[in-house]
Amino acid sequence: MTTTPQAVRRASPRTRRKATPAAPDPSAALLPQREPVRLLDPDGTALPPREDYPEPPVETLREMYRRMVVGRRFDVQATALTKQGRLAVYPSARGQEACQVGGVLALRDTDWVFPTYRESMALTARGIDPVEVLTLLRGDWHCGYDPAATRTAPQCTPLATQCVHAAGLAYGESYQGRDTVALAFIGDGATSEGDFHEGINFAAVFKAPVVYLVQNNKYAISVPLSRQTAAPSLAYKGVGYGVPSEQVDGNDPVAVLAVLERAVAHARAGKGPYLIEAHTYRMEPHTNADDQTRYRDADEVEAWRDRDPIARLEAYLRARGVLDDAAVAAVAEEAEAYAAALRRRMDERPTVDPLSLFDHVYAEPTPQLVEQREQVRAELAADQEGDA
Ligand SMILES: Cc1ncc(C[n+]2csc(CCOP(=O)(O)OP(=O)(O)O)c2C)c(N)n1
Ligand SMILES: [Mg+2]
Repeated sequence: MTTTPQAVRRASPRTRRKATPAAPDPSAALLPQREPVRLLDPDGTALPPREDYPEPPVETLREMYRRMVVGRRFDVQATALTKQGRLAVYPSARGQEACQVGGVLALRDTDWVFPTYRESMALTARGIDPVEVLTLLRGDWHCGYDPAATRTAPQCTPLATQCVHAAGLAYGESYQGRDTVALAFIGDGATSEGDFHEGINFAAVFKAPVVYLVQNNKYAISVPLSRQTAAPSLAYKGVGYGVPSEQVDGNDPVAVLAVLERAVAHARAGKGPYLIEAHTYRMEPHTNADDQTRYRDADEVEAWRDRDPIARLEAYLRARGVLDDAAVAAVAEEAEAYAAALRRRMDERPTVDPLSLFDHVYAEPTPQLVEQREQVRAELAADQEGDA
């Protein structure tokens, strides 16, 4: 006999099953808030304080301001160096200062950073020598700084590969009983790469302490976000892997730091990875070699000038009475001196041994590498003989 809807409706209350209370939605704790977290209005006015994201101490915010101003000056200088032929290429991070500086400020010196080509400003904000940071982009060597000493991996040009490296390192550190956190920077476009998914999945399964910080600057070279993903927010990509996530206004320095601090604390406490999507904007072309007029309007770029992260933090700190004209001038002067020293040092020609190209490829060179090295050595020797 089949049960008709009428039969169900006619069943006596005694025979009806009690409705079991709905199980809690396991995804609820993983999903980002609907609106990006914001603690300052675009003009720097403070929004009501939030219990979930307490404001970082004012001293930290002043330090953030300082590093953002110096970082921007470095960025402008690096772009100028490409025009003088001192640098092969430079991907500017102008407009993304809150993410670049907030990311490194949220970490301890013992934590690790896994940057992309766009994070030169984050690395200088971490205290790495700017000439060493620019070594790769100058075309001299794969990486100018010592990754082990600086706890900063080489800048990755292959998209998203750093996501897997970060997961592996973080897992190794926690396996050895250390509470190191790894921060992996990644772009919006690179979240379509397999390595992003593999990295975050591994980190989730093995509870590796990694924070993935997606700087959604709206473009992957000329590809706009609308052609990159149909996801409502890039932060939603965490839920499928069981990773808690959050979205933040990436041009609000106070919110960026507050969200990062919470994510880093989560990872450090052994609760596994965390995914953050920071909504920001790349103000400059993809690199100095890119023609942005081919794919975006000047009006769009102009509209983002009103959301400048440095002006926003400066207005807020001034309104709180913890930053005055003298302090602003002192930081500007420091930034100028930083840029002048960089210009001077980049004028010096480095000595690069072409044979060093073969070092560090493998711990033990393969027979092919040995052969290639010998070939280059012989060609260089022949050149020298020809010159003599
Ligand atoms: C595996 C791989 N595929 C393609 C490229 C070429 N490429 C370099 S940058 C880039 C765009 C990346 O955009 P996004 O991840 O949004 O980072 P952004 O440059 O905006 O910081 C592409 C496609 C690459 N470097 N690596
Ligand atoms: Mg991008």
